[in-house]
Amino acid sequence: MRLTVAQALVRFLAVQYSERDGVEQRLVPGMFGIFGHGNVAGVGQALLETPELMPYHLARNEQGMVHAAVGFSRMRNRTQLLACTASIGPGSTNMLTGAALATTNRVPVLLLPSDVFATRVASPVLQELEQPSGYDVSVNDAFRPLSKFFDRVWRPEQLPAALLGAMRVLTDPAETGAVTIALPQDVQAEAFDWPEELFARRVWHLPRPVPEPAALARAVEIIRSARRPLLVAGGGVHYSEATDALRAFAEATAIPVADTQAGKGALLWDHPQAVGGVGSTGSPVANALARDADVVIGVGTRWSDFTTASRTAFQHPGVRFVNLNVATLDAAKHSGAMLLADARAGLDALRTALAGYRADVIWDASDWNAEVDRSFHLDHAPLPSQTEVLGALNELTDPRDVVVQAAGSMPGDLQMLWRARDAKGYHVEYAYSCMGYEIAGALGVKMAAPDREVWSLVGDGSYLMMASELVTAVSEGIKLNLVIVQNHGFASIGALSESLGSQRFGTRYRYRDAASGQLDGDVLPVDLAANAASLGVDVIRVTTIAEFRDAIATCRAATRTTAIHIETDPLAPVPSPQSWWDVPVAEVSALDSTTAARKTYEAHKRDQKPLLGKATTPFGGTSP
Ligand SMILES: Cc1ncc(C[n+]2csc(CCOP(=O)(O)OP(=O)(O)O)c2C)c(N)n1
Ligand SMILES: [Mg+2]
Repeated sequence: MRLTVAQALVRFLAVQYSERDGVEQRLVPGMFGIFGHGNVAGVGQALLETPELMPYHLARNEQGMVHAAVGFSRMRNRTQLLACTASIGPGSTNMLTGAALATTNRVPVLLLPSDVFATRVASPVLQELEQPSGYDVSVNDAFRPLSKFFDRVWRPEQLPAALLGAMRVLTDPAETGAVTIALPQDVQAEAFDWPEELFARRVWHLPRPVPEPAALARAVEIIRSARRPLLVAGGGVHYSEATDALRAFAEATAIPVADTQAGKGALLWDHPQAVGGVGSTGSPVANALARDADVVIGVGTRWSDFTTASRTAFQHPGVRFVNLNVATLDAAKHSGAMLLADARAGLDALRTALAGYRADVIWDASDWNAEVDRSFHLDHAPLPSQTEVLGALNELTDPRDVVVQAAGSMPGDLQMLWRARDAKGYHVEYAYSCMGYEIAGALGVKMAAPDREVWSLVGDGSYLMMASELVTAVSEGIKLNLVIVQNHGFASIGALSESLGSQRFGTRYRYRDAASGQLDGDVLPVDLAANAASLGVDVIRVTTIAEFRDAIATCRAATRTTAIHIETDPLAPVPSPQSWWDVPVAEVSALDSTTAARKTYEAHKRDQKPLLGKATTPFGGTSP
């Protein structure tokens, strides 16, 4: 079949399917893109010629389109993904942050950056980086360390292998992440005689590996010995659709279940064994259980520093980990007993093998629940608190609505306070915690779940970083709900800075003051509500929580993308998670605030454990 490389690529992608538990779906049901000279006549021409093969969505920022693709695939539990085509040079390098985000989150996206001429007849092409050390280096080599698979199609003959390699990695739950196929501009337009079999329908089975009997026996022995076990549910529980299996496991064993940012909703908040988030922004209930746990069962978690409170969360002298994970990278962490398996298959196997085992752990969440209610109804004045905004959303949105967030002070407040009422209702990207994901990611979430209302909660900092995909949502008629939380700068890093003795330096959005020479002058005349309106979004301005609560219903009922703009007090109180996060403080300083913070820092450092199997050993200390 005589087609160009780009036409062959589109034709191939259109017939790839995923299959899990007998359900087949198109693996790549659409493509985002922004055209330039690198792809307009290559991939762009192919999309024009065969629109029935591949729906095309014009994005506004290449980073944003990768975020949207991540939001989409995460919402579909990695059973489907989107491709992204970008032009040469800046169009492609704009996708680097998205690539890193996808790989960090272990979410599949197919990136198709355009590349310099393979033939080099016209070199240097516009936007070509010329490396004197080697003409085969292009800016796209920067994708290599960020991608789980990278190939560059210098010749048409290489395309089939590149495509099959890409599909293999995208559909491998242990390996998945950003997959990049760089496409030189001239090669995209080059014709070749392809074998018909390249375009045969292919079904990629998403595996559910079962645990090895010996590994299962080891894990069971450790759990049976546990007096105070705790299970930590990560994103893998969602991706493998293991929430029912988790609930059955928890109820059979009476083990309390904490969750991570990606795992929230694995067990719904009102289940008697759900103890909330664990770690730096977790609930004090889960953190107290973590402190004393002798066996910690991690399911589908990558054990980030927020989850382990920078390795201070687990203080039991003999704490042991059992890690149920598809990836050896994560299963091996903290010298854990590795249970390499799909989360659902592994939990089912553990439940059966643990028959008769009942944990005897006691906790009381009533004080904490009252504290959450209090922070949801703080009546903070004159400006409302962010916790009241989140509380109103948690109480007045539908359980199936989805909140999307990524960076700033909201992820912490959300992990601590948000009550998950639906497994997929909470979508906080906290592996890369990338400002700018909130709107773009929400676009992808809504594309994946058009039957749900999607709420992008966006701080003023994140909004200014990247609101571009609002225009994509407007043009596509994809309805988003937006809550713009204006607090004139970084509430998050401001509070962090203060706690580290750095006096909130450089964290406010202010005019430079002539007298002080610092950015601590008046508030800027920035009007994000007007900005959103200028992009075609309907905007509701509110100033009180009562107005905000009313606006939620108006926003939900709207058919067009609608934003609620509210100003909050960045200094309003937030409950304490009774935890810590390791951010090193200057060891020597002329500032009293820094010196005092360093003392506190050193005290916390003493709680930090290497988690090498001898948990009592402090770093640099000796084993008991
Ligand atoms: C792309 C990117 N740059 C920098 C950071 C570091 N950072 C984390 S939160 C934050 C401030 C976020 O401001 P805003 O969105 O207004 O949220 P707020 O802290 O006020 O809640 C910054 C700069 C980041 N997470 N992502
Ligand atoms: Mg802010």
